[in-house]
Amino acid sequence: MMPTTPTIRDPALAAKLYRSMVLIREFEQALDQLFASGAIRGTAHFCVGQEATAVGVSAALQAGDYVISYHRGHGHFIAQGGDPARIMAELFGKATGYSGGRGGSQHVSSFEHGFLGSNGITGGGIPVGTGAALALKLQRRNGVVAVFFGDGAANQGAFHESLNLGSLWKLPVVYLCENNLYSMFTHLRESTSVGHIADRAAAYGMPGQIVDGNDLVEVFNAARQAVQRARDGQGPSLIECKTYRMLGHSKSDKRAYRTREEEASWQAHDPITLFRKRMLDERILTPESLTAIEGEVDRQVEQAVRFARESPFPPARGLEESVYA
Ligand SMILES: Cc1ncc(C[n+]2csc(CCOP(=O)(O)OP(=O)(O)O)c2C)c(N)n1
Ligand SMILES: [Mg+2]
Repeated sequence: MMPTTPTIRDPALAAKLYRSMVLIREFEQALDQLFASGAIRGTAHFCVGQEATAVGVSAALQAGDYVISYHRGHGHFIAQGGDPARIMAELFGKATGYSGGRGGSQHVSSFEHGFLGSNGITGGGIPVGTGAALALKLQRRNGVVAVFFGDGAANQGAFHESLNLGSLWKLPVVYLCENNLYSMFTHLRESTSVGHIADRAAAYGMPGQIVDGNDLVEVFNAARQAVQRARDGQGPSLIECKTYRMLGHSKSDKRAYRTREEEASWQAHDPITLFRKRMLDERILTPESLTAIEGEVDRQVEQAVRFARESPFPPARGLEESVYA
């Protein structure tokens, strides 16, 4: 593991990152309630507990870089600056959503935010993100692509093919595995030949690194180094972020395949609590400023839900628009 030096000393940056994590958490919790009450139909995958990976990586990127996500993607989009009201509207199937209400949770993107999209195909975003990195290289733009995926996706052929070509062609890409221990209801030890996904980096001639995915500062430091390496033309890295999804796989999951004790042990390592404590201990943020942020985010999420509820559905006559066959 790389040495971790606490580099987030700037109060404005710390406040921004804290706000972003709390916004993701509250957005997801509101969404969970909305599904439970029947206000939203269909399904979604929540990233409660995984906020630090999204926010830490986005903080290491700059304008002109891209993020590509997977089915657990709301946090990645919000961390890139996506408007929670329009993401919420998309989940409500409303015309004001990023995909006009036709995409939902797993089909949402915004190029202006450098967000290339969520993706319902496990591992499907990995070759797409690698291709985007190839485009950046061929166009001689200075950008980097951050490709997020889960531990389960690291067993898909697309993962292996992408890392091979990404490394061979020295593409400006950072592969970020959010290892939350489970793919759906299956524990990693029952599905995966290695204990650490980062060990697979060696097979493709790139650096592999394990970080505490619940430690925003650690994620940020590792991502910054890997992004710089990619931008300098030295090729990809694989970062494995050890984390945990605190809610079920998707909305109807009763979590029978894991123990409440295991959940409690991860709750004691909550990324938001950890960062909050660190910023207070290091006197970078005050309790008042943190509480103020929490209040502002409450109101922002309430407004997002109101906006989504009050927005119109897309008209039926547009049903065949944006359909490719
Ligand atoms: C190609 C493909 N196979 C199977 C599925 C069904 N599926 C949806 S999510 C998921 C688990 C993915 O696990 P992981 O990559 O660890 O992500 P996590 O859900 O843990 O965030 C599976 C198997 C799918 N969507 N696509
Ligand atoms: Mg997983």
